[in-house]
Amino acid sequence: MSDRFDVVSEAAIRDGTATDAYFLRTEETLEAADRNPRVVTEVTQDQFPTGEFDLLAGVKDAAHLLEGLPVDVDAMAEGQLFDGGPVMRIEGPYLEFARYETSLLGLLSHQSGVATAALEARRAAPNSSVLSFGARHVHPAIAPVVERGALIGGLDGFSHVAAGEILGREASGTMPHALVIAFSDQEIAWTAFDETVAADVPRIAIADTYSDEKDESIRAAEALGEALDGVRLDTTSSRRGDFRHIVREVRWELDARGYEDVDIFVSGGLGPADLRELRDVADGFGVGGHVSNADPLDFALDIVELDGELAAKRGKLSGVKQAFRTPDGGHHVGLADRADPEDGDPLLEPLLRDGEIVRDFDVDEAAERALEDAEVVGFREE
Ligand code: PCP
Repeated sequence: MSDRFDVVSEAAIRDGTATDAYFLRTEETLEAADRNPRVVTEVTQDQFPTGEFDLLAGVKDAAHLLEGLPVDVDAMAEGQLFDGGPVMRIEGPYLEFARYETSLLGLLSHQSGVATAALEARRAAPNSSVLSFGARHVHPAIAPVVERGALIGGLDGFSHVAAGEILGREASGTMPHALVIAFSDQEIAWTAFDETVAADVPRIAIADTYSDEKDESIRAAEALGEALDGVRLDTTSSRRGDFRHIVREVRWELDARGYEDVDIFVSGGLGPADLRELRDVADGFGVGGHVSNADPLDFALDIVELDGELAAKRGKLSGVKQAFRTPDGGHHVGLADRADPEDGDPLLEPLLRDGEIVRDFDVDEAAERALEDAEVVGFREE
């Protein structure tokens, strides 16, 4: 445990002490009674389809959490959309994995919530560059979790450098207002940036620090000429008024002066509705809180079979289940040992067998799956 930052260590996550106390008391009680039933448990959000899909992520970390335990695990793929029923099933002696429930649900719930929000943004501006800028809103230790979720939801990149090192991606970004203020002059700051940073870094000038967006955008284009790739409008909400009008006006004035190749990026408090509103006039977006501050999904883990017999608490469905994607893009939940009456494809597949991970994880594949599946099910279509 670190004594400088309040961060739970990877070792505590792996040994299961990153848990709720009642699981350790459950272990103690069952052990004293010499009772260790063989159970099948399922991770679900809703029992039945609701008409609202969510996106699954966090499966890689969940697999690593359960790796080495004497359990069999089946799960949907990362990047799979689902609406009700199980996304994961764990079978084994209950005492072997009871204490992992807290971390397991946290790993799945958090990254799935982020990925779902990212997919909402992606679908709102399918042809624009959309970057995740929200690391500033979360604890730095989990920035890679957020950025990985953002990628699975289809975003094009993110701004966090350390997350980039962990995920094997180059962090993206423009320039902050602080750079302009540090030089006390827009032209000097933009020019200094252009003369200093590596040639492969896009020259995107922040164009709203002291003066009007139109004025600063024209000045940036005149200062950097051919070198300028774009301007970023991060107009503070107190001055924003009609943001779409501001973006269109900047486009008009740049075009009128022959700067048609200068792209316009916008950022600051944007969500899917803003992206829909601006996607035909802006070239790219930086999205922060909508993605990084997404509500976690409400996953729970429940016993559905006890020593081979049906079992479930009130409100939950007993029996080992399977979720199916039906040919019409629907989601169907049924018992795993019955044929699906609606002719769907089963979605839960082996993840671990006797503690060994039997699946590979690839963020790009997951993102591709999410985008394709979003089309099939009509995810947040507007
Ligand atoms: C941008 C903006 C937001 C950040 C990005 C995105 O920062 O001001 O705070 O997060 P959001 O979607 O949750 O708003 P910069 O313009 O880089 O901030 P600064 O003023 O520090 O330059």
